[in-house]
Amino acid sequence: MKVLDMRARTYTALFTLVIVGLLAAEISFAARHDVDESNNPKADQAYIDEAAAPEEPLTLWYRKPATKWETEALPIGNGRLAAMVFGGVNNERIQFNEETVWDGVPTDYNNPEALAALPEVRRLLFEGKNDEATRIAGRSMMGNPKKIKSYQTLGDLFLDFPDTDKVSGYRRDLDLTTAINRTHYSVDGVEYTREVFVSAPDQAIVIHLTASEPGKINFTARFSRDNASIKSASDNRLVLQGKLGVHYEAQLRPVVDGGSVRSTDGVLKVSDADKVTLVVVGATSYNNATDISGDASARCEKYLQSIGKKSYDDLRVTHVTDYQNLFNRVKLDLGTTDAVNKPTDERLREIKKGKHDPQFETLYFQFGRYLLISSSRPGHLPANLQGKWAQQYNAAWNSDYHFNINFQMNYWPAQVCNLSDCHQPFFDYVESLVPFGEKTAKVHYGANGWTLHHLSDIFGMTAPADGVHGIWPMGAAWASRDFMEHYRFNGDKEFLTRRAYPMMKESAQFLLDFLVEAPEGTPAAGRLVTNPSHSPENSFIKADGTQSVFTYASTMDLEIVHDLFTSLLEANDEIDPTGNFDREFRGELETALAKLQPLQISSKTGRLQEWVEDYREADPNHRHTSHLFGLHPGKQITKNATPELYEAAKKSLEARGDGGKGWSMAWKVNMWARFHDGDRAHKLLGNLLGKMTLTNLFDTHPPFQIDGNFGGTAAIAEMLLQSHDGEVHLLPALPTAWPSGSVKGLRARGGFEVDIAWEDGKLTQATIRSLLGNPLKLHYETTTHTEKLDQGDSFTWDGK
Ligand code: FUC
Repeated sequence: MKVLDMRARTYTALFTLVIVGLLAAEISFAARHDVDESNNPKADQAYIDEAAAPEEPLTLWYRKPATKWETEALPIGNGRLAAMVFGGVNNERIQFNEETVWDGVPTDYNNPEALAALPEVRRLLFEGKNDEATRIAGRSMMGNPKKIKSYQTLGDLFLDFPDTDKVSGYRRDLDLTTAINRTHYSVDGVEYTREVFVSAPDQAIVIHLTASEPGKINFTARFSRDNASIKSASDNRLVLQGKLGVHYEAQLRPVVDGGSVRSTDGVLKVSDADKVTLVVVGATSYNNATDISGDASARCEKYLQSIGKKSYDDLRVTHVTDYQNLFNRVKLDLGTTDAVNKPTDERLREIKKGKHDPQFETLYFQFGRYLLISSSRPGHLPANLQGKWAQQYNAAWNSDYHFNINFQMNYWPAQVCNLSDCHQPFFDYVESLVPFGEKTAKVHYGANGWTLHHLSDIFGMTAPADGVHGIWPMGAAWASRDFMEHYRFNGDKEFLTRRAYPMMKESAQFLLDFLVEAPEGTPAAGRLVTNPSHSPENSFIKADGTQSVFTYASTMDLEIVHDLFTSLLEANDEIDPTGNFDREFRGELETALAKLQPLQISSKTGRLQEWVEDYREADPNHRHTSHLFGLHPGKQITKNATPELYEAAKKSLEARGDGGKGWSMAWKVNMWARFHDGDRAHKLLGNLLGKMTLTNLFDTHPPFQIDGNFGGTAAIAEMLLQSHDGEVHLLPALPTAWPSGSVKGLRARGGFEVDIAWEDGKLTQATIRSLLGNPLKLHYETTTHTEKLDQGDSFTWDGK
């Protein structure tokens, strides 16, 4: 008996090891090094001289060319096209993307075996037989296929100039106020300037080369990409074409003043020119998730035709006007030191050593806004794990859309940082997934409504992907919360009734069917819980010493359900305050909420429990802080409404420590801001900048992952203004490191635009403009003030 027992235990332990090992391998899937960077520009030390700082302080700038894509090249983009510019002198590399260059084809990922396995998996999880449940679920409940393919580069453009080592005054920069990248240097007394931007109105990457003397511009240009055909075409064009599932194409058209130009066999040669403009367009055959039969060539042709003979100056003015219309809405000043005159890489090195550089924090904040404007524009796809910037064929985590934190984090700054327009792609994309998610809900769970698991692509993946940690059908519900947030900030009733309410309702319909009553003998007996469930992507240790990620009723699930159902009730009230709208469904939500398993505080640690049973965490510093969803981005846990949970959540966050991957650090800054602890938030912001930020200010996981940039920008806003708790809270988490400063143009829920100025750590003046005419409740320190404002009115307050 004893021997058998031991053997069983050994098997269980071995099995657990294998599962955890597989899961770890799955989760830590990092970039495959399939990119040849040997042609990148070299950074000759001779360039490093005293090029002056740019006049505009909101500029990233460097005294040598980028040599590495991930850490040094500078990103530009228009929401559909993106490019990374190196700023080389002898050779320039401009890597570029188009948002629909994805490997793969429209696919039905659903697994018809899943539903039959569900009752058994549920029973096993309720009985604490997690390993067995994991095994069956891994075998029968995963999507088919369970892996998606990767977002890819569209190609590279290389410009080769006459070799020289006599370079002086070199500077490359990215001006965040114009979204123009510029490389400037002199050779033999001739000054060369290269400007690159990606225009949204003209849908093109525009490269402009000038010299201070006529006839001095000489270079060859060529496209490069694996498995593509590259050739020359009429008008001295270069054409790059290829096929994954989608057909993709890029075209370059030169406009050359003076000298000569010739394109042969896919190489463009420009000799002795005065100035040159290169227009690069790109497109694929992707129409939507089920149709990839478009004509990539015709699309490129159309873009070039509509640009026609527009001059460079025209293109530039149109681009800057369009960009500034979004960018100029928010101004931030956290103070400035002499550091502002130093190159960005030098400043970052100082920050890593602990130096305080408040203008750098402003730069980082505005860089996040810049990235959102450059990677997410109405009418196009939303920003993925790398925004739209990826040089690989097999990017880390496919550079996909991860719904268990990353994708949503990308959009945290959208509303508060006055970029509501840039939120639109999120809504369109999520809506486009609904028909697929309806099928997954039926096939995998026999449920109504729609569901979405932890990741998706552009071909309608809504089934569980990767490993069992992918069996997390909460993605749709979480994504739906952005729809309600859009309404809270903008008060758009049309959006509420036509888009937000239906989206949230479908997500809730799924959950109402998915929730089950926990059986007798479990800590949640008689309560509604999710099953299967897990707390992304953390594992726990059970009393018998075995480890698992798979359980029922993880805290995050319960918080997401609560958030969605209460948001629906709020939306219902907004649509009809008499309670007569969609009455029956309203009743269903109320009944379910009353029966939902409540959140729990551990009697052992005083922390908010992460799971329904008070398991020990396998990794107490795990990067995900999923169980604190109710604190942020949710609003179930607040100081006023749930003080005990609020304190317990603080203990949980404390226990997680101050480390983490880029996005995880950014999330923690947001959460410390919600705890109104400005200094702690600022300390973690310092970690984000000092430890998780690359020379080009990209956030790193590693490798580069853009969520931390967006989460960091949102966090800085969250330190200055909060509005999730029924009031506009000014300077809720102002750190001592920002004694004086001002911010203009942040947005608050209820439809307000807010300017705040402070000195010596105290509010001096706030101006609140009402966009909707809603009543205003202001909060500063211990003072509150209510004011009735009509639409268009503003109110000025000193917090007293
Ligand atoms: C989640 C995270 C990882 C990574 C990946 C893209 O799975 O746990 O850290 O950010 O998404």
